[in-house]
Amino acid sequence: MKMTFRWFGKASDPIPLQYVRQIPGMTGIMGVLDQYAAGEVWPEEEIKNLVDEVHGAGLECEVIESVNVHEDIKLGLPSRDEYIANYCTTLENLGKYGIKVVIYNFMPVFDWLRTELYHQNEDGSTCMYYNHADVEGMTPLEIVQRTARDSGGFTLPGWEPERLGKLAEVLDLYKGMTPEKLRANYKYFLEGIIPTCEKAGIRMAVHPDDPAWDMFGIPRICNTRDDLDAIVRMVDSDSNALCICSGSLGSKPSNDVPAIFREFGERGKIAAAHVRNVKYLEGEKHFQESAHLSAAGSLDMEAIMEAIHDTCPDVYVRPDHGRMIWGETGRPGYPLYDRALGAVYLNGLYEAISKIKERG
Ligand code: CS2
Ligand code: MN
Repeated sequence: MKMTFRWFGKASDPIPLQYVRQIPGMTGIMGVLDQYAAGEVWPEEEIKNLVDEVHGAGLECEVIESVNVHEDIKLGLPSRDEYIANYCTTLENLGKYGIKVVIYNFMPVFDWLRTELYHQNEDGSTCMYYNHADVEGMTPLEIVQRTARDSGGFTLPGWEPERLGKLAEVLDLYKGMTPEKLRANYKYFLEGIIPTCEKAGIRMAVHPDDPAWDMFGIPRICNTRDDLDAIVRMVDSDSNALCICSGSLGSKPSNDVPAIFREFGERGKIAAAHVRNVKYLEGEKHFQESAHLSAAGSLDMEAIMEAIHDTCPDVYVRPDHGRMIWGETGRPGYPLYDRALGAVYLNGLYEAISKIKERG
């Protein structure tokens, strides 16, 4: 297992790389160039700068997150071919600088979505929180405005202003979208990019929908075991793989997250993993993000780490979102302290599991 940390780049992340390196067991980052809108080519020079900088801090840079898929591709518009060609150019550029895994998602319009970014916990910490009942009383524009207002000037993945400026127009285009059409558009995208990935030595790792259900009546097609199975079958290639995110799949209590890790790990389909806990609250579609510790939330983190240990021990892992603790401020969901605690906890579980299994 390679423990990594999501890092947004020097210009955009308040956490210095050196601090990331000081986390015990940290081997590298999952990086992003968030200055480029979906559909734009990531230039070689910028990729090189990022990789050099990360190497300069003594860390690896083999995973990139959020090479975002343009909405026209998801919508299946004629302009998709041009955006797929651009995506391929970005992949070729990434491959030249040693990138091995690219994490992306195929969620229409929104990336992850929460109703509160700073939900107050009893112990004085804050966390991200979701209550579907609140969403039902809001328009997409209202939730976007609220998220933008609360994010303290930081851009959150999938919430780039450029994309959201066209919200009304994009939502309109999704009218009549069905899961079948979305799947067909997804397959078309994969068929367009996987040959390039194979040549560039890159594995695509799709991130599941977060939360794991449809939003605003637009279908989502990556939030159950069967959805993941359908995706890996769309194009049969080692480059067509998954990023299993325990907190995203885990937002839906009927998903057996350790079993999903075990199955797709055994099938050789997990290229990356986000490991975090969620806590179910009263009623349905109501949860908060919790500390990583099993006892703090609703997921069995030991069972997840054991599945990773047994089935995909070489995978890139990162602690996913964290709470704000110890007075830290910064990009909601991506603090230093709580994610560092998460990394150390996950490494501790992994060490114990390995040693116990070795002893037999
Ligand atoms: C992730 C996603 O960091 C995160 O919150 O769970 O945003 C993920 O990186 C993207 O969906 C990948 O495109
Ligand atoms: Mn995730």
